[in-house]
Amino acid sequence: MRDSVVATIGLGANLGDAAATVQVAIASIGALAQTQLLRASSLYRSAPVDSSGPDYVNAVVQVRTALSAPALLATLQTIELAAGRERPYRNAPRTLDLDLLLYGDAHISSPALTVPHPRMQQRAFVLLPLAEIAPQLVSAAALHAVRGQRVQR
Ligand code: A4P
Ligand code: MG
Repeated sequence: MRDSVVATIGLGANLGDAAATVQVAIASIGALAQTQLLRASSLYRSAPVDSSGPDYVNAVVQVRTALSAPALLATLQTIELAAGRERPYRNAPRTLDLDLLLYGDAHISSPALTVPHPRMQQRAFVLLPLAEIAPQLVSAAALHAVRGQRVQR
């Protein structure tokens, strides 16, 4: 793929059949135009962080994509909507949340998109699955800092 970038995407769901939703979302990401699924982590179960409701199912995937970062975010939002995502309030329980964690080594700061994702380093539910598929991107210190959060493969 010409002019392509490796992007890292975090998936989370805690309503309905969350594991099935995450698996369908991974397949949908793999089917995106100009995008190839490189790696997908296992599914992890995690306690809600700054959120409520049942445990989350989380995963992280990496893709190689020729989409721009805003175009990739827009397509991820269409996958969220297809999964029945509603946004009653920030950090509400959700059928599916797709976060663009990393886009190559780009630093992006626009009203609609911040990359790297500003909260990823504080979250075991991101760092553990990320360490499974891209250990070079996660430091031992970062994992140590989130050791108190309940996450289970
Ligand atoms: N936005 C800006 N940057 C990004 C980015 N890098 N990726 C904007 C995705 N979106 C980004 O997101 C609100 C707006 O953020 C979007 O319109 C987009 O333009 P949202 O998904 O509608 O709202 P949200 O999910 O409630 O907020 P946000 O900021 O995504 O929340 P977080 O920080 O992702 O936290 N606990 C567990 N155990 N597992 C989880 O998965 N997830 C959250 C959500 C909280 N607690 C959790 C989990
Ligand atoms: Mg989100």
